[in-house]
Amino acid sequence: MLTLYQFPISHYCEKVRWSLDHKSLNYQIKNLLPGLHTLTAKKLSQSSSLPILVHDGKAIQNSSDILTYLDTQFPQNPLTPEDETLKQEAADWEKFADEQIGIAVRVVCYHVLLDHPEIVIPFFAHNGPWYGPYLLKAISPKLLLVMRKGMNINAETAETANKQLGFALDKIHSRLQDQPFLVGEQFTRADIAVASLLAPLCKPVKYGLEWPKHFPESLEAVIRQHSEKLAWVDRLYAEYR
Ligand SMILES: N[C@@H](CCC(=O)N[C@@H](CS)C(=O)NCC(=O)O)C(=O)O
Repeated sequence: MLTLYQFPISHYCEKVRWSLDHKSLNYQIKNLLPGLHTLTAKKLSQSSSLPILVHDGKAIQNSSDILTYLDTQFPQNPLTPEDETLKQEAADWEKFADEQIGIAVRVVCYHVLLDHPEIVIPFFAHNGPWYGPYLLKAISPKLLLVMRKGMNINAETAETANKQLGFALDKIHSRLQDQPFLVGEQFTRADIAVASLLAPLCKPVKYGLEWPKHFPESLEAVIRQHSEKLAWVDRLYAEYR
């Protein structure tokens, strides 16, 4: 039995969902509410960070460790290249995605969206406990401020994050000039990691959220700025998700 404890909005959780689906595994999803999630997460593992995958009573935290675990336990449709050099390249891209893309995308998106409870509260409460929308609505003024502070999100950090995102997209774009995948000649965990962590900027249907047609204009402007280099993410979602 596989159970994924997650936030539906989290792009790190999407990386794991995509990997589980790529392997055609059956799994149960437990959506947690931000804030309250710490109670469940800390019972399962050492820190409050999601995703956490529980397999037959064993909890694995951190998306990269979960992908490695999945390949060990369920070798079908491998995520990790067999060749040692390519394996290392995939690990390097995944680390780059975790450090240079995941956090930057979160800062850029939340800088705008945390001022829009009508957009983020439905994301947070999506397919969660019945009381989620009521509770989150009631506590949203405080919750959204605490999130902003906790993740150090403000106009300055959002601008820096957007620049960092630009550099990261340049690096990905130049890598993909003469090859369709980031590593070797096959779709690997490097592609899943990079595409999932960029996905909130592309609003793919298969992410599983009901995206608004348009985000507030300031976030749409960021997306337009990078749209040419994000086209690869749409293609991967269309062909591999
Ligand atoms: N490196 C971690 C990052 C996960 C992460 O940043 N999770 C965020 C949601 S996107 C989270 O759980 N934040 C709440 C917390 O840490 O309590 C991974 O790859 O799993």
